[in-house]
Amino acid sequence: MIGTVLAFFSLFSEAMAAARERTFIMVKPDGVQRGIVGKIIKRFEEKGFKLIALKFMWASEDLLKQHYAELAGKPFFPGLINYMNSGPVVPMVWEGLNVVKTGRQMLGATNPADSAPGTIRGDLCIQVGRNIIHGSDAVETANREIALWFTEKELIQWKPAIESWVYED
Ligand code: IDP
Ligand code: MG
Repeated sequence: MIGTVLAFFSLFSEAMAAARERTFIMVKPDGVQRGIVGKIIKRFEEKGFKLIALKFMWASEDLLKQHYAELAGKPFFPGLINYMNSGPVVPMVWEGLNVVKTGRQMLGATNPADSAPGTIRGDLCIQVGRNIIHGSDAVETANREIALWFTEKELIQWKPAIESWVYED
């Protein structure tokens, strides 16, 4: 009996932990220039994900190099940093059940030519070097990226009024 209760609570807390998963999403300079920031935010809002942090900034080269550190050896790396540093960006943190994986699905493939219609990249852009949006590829990456772009204080704790209409429990 106690075992069953404990198992229930452990399942419950696992579900709660999953519900609190966070991802780092960023509208890139082309998305800002093309005036589709609102459209992108709307997709995440309408899905039911919860906004935790958002800012509008012109990222330094140093920050962008840290953000894309794992791609430093790629031939497109200098072009990527130039592109990302060519104008302001909108970094954000979104929270929800499986938000990292679902967020990637909402973005579509890295190359818009391979992104399914209905995805953000599939619907709104054409080339890999102008693919308008970034999204973390794993929970660990998300945590690293969130800490790189936001301070702990900038991550806002709040309870959306619609929460019980988005989640069963
Ligand atoms: P992701 O953004 O889908 O996670 P990554 O492989 O992590 O894709 O690459 C980061 C970013 O680098 C891409 O979103 C894109 O802007 C750029 N990029 C990736 N591959 C190429 C390429 O072959 N040519 C130009 N830019 C590229
Ligand atoms: Mg990536």
